[in-house]
Amino acid sequence: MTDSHTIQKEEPTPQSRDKKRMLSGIQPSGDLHIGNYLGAIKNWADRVDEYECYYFMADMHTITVRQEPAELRKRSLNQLAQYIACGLDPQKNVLFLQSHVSAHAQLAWVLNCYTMFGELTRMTQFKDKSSKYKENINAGLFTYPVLMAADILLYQPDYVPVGEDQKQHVELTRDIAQRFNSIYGDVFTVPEPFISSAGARIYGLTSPGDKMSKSDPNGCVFIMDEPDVIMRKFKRAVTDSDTDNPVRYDKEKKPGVANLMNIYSTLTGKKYDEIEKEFEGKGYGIFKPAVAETVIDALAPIREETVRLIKDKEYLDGVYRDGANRASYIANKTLRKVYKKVGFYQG
Ligand code: ATP
Ligand code: LTN
Repeated sequence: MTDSHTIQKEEPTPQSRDKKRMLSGIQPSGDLHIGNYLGAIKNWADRVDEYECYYFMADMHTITVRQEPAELRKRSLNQLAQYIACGLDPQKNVLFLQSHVSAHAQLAWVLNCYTMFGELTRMTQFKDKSSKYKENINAGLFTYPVLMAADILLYQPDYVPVGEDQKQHVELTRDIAQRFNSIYGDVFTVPEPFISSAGARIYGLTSPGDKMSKSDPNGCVFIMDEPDVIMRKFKRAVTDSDTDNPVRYDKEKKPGVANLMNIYSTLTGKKYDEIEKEFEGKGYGIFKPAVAETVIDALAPIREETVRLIKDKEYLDGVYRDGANRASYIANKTLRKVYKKVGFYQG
């Protein structure tokens, strides 16, 4: 889309920025669920006044696992509509698609040469994914964290909001940045991972020991699920057989109930003791549908807005185009500096 020769406005240096900068990405590898929404996107939308924010769809990471091209294309656009419908204002946040900013791939190559084989073999995600997709252990799966380091370091962010599972990748990014800086001077800001609070971790409805994940569709509530589907999923949520005092917050002994209370609390702002009082003497037959209703009400405007936006392809394309331009300004500035430092002739 844009290349490194685009004429650019001067970008403030990290020191002169008014706001701290944040950057994160989500792979367009499936539909968004309430774990993504409550654990990530909702918080991102709330942070916009305090931070300068960059969010992108990591489509280049997604092809480390085989994808159906038409599906990936469709999801990349639908996911943008969902981000915006979840409250991420494209005027206030820079929203873009990774493959639209060529600097990501360009910096990734350079950083490959500053990342050790041994470091990459220690990444737990690589170990997990290479045992899960045995028939396709491609080099991209192995160097996935290097592309992620490039995604991050191009934008000189102060913070990178990620889930616990991605913390190791952000730590590797810090190591790569420090290694590069120790050779060439202060080229990269060394970012901090920004792990959202425990309260935002949503577990699967059918397996409350595991995080809610699209790989278990029955225990996973998707943003675009119809109300009757949401109701059915909550009614089938795993709880326990405590009939004396069922709605009680005890994460160890009653993880299923704690998870439902967490979802209810995050959406209503009610504290756990208030929720316990509200459902005192009432069974799961009352509690589960009440949580479902709250989720249905919260998702209704998001669903409606997503459907409206998906029809407006021209608008979404414009958001991506504008996002890619704004992202490229900053990314290309870092890339030019890196190219110069490593000795690429620039004429
Ligand atoms: P999965 O494939 O397991 O459904 P995902 O690929 O949809 O996960 P990720 O790309 O791993 O999600 O994460 C995107 C963002 O959503 C991350 O910031 C992550 O922390 C957050 N997230 C994902 N699942 C949950 C969850 N169950 N609870 C809270 N936050 C979550
Ligand atoms: N690997 C991440 C997605 C991702 C990302 C990033 C997150 C790709 N590049 C840069 C933060 C910063 C994931 O699977 N959740």
